[in-house]
Amino acid sequence: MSDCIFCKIVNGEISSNKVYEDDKVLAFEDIDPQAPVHILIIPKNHISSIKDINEDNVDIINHIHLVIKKLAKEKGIDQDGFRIVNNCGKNGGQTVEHLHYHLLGGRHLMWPPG
Ligand code: D5M
Repeated sequence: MSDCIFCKIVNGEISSNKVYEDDKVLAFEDIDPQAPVHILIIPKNHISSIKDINEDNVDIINHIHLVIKKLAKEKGIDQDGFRIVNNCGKNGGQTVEHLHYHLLGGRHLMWPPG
C-alpha cells in the first residue's frame, strides 16, 4: 500500500535496522524500543491487521512464529523468556495499520499491560 510506513520499509523507501529477511517476512528493530530487545516482525505483503487473516493467508502467522522463535534464540532471550505482542485496532493500541508482531525481551516484563 503506497501510504503504509511498513510497506515503505519493505520496499526500501524508508530505512530500518533489519535483523531478518526472507521472501515472506521482514524483521527490524522498533524505532522506540520498550525493552533491550524490541523487534517488529511483519509480512512483506500488506495485511492491515489480524482482522484480515483468513484461510488463504493464515500460513504467514505460522511462519512469523517460526521467525520469532529463531530471533529469540539469536538475541539470547529464549532462556529467560520473552513476550510477543500484536496490537489490533484503536483499543488494542495499533498505530501502524500493517500487521506486525512485537518481540520484546531482555528484561522482566510486567503484567497486566497498561
Ligand atoms: O506499533 C507500531 C510500532 O512501530 C511502534 O512501536 C513504533 C514502530 N515504528 C513506527 N515507525 C517505525 C519505523 N520507521 N521504524 C521502526 N519502527 C517503527 P503498534 O503496535 O502499531 O502501536
